[in-house]
Amino acid sequence: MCAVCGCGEKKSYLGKFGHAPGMNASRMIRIERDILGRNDARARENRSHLDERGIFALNLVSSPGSGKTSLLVRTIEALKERVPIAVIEGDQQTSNDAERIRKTGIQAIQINTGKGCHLDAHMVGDALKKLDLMDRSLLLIENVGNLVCPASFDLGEHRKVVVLSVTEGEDKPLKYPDMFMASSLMLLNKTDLLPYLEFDTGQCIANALEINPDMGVIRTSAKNCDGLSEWVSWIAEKLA
Ligand SMILES: Nc1nc2c(ncn2[C@@H]2O[C@H](COP(=O)(O)OP(=O)(O)OP(=O)(O)O)[C@@H](O)[C@H]2O)c(=O)[nH]1
Ligand SMILES: [Mg+2]
Repeated sequence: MCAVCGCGEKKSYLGKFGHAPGMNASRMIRIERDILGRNDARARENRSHLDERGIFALNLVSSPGSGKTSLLVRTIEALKERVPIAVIEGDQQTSNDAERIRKTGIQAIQINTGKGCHLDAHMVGDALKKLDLMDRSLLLIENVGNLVCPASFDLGEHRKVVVLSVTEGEDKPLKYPDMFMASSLMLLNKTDLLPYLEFDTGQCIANALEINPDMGVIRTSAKNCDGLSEWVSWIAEKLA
């Protein structure tokens, strides 16, 4: 269970402006600090382990169904001859996404979080021990589809990349600002669907940059591969 928002269990939102019936504010803050503090310590361990081996790690975050796995499959197809790649998949249930990744010939490990709504640094640390990672490789982590909780949990990655699809509405960066604050790059996906939608791309990007002016933005379509070369270049630049 996510102790930051308590989702899936009794209502007990422990976020910055949250409330939990029957629990005073200072106790809530202590619990949240304790959980995040332990997570951050393990995340630092993960990151230094990756750094020692020259492994660059990305954490893909988004709402359910924005196209993370589809984009990962395209990304792997474009990059797998240039750099060794491994994938960690996070979902509450099923191994569907890891199986989709394995079809590309790349090793993938599936983490099922059960009632949990995000990956944490301990889960990723344990997965790192099971993967046969190569030095100077690329590690792609797909977080559980959720635009809230994954923003608070450092996994030891080097960058968070938020995927927002054009079917979700241009106001999402304003409604879920933490995720956009935490991300270095936004992939605005499913652009092939724009002719069929009333979606204001300019307004969406302006909303995202209002929240995080330093964030990069790339428009992508996992269906027709628009923007894929720009996204792959972004990764290659970071790998270099
Ligand atoms: N038209 C269109 N459909 C897309 C695109 N990207 C993904 N899809 C479709 O969107 C649906 C969800 O795609 P996934 O790649 O599974 O999305 P996800 O973010 O990995 O989903 P979860 O892991 O469940 O959160 C599938 O039906 C995809 O075929 C795109 O760029 N254009
Ligand atoms: Mg997926």
